[in-house]
Amino acid sequence: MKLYHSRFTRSHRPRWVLEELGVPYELQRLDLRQGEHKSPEYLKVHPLGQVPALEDDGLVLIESGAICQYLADKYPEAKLAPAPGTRERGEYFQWCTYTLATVEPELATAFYHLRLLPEAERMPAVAEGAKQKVQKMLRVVEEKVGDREYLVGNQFTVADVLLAAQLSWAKSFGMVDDFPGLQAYMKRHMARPAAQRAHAD
Ligand SMILES: N[C@@H](CCC(=O)N[C@@H](CS)C(=O)NCC(=O)O)C(=O)O
Repeated sequence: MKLYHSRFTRSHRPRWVLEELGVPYELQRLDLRQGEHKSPEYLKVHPLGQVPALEDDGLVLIESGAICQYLADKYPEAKLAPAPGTRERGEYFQWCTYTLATVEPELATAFYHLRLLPEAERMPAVAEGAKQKVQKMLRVVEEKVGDREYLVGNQFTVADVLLAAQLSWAKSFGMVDDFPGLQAYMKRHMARPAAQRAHAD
């Protein structure tokens, strides 16, 4: 398998899962500052020129969440996803989707208008509106996590990878300050050896 990766991006999520699985993979690094993700060759892999992308024996997958879920299902013995048909599987789908489809767009909007855009293009009202929504959404997760070890059932799953990785991004621009439970949850999971390896370089 080959993972297209760049530091400080969503490609750390599937890299973390690959490290949890302990399976061999090739890391193809792309330098976003040099525009390597917009090269004609890479656009054949990911038509939007984004990371991550995964190649697996002729299959090409994009979308960090889908890649993580695919990997968990490909290696069921690692138990990174609850078994199909179980109640836990339903909760697992719910929290993966909540993280990626509900929280992430608002988080990305806040990030753009607080950090990424040139200052002249940032709109404080848009940043504030997105921040309010993120806070409301994260409060729901904080109540669910409480002092539990894992988001779903009694096992570490890809839902934890997606949430912990997202929280670590959110924390970098002050969006988790009001949630001590989520901060503790994130720190615990980011300290896992596989997470450390995935974020090492
Ligand atoms: N929903 C996609 C988002 C991918 C994405 O936006 N990746 C960013 C890095 S985190 C990227 O490649 N940005 C460069 C660009 O869009 O040109 C996923 O989760 O994989």
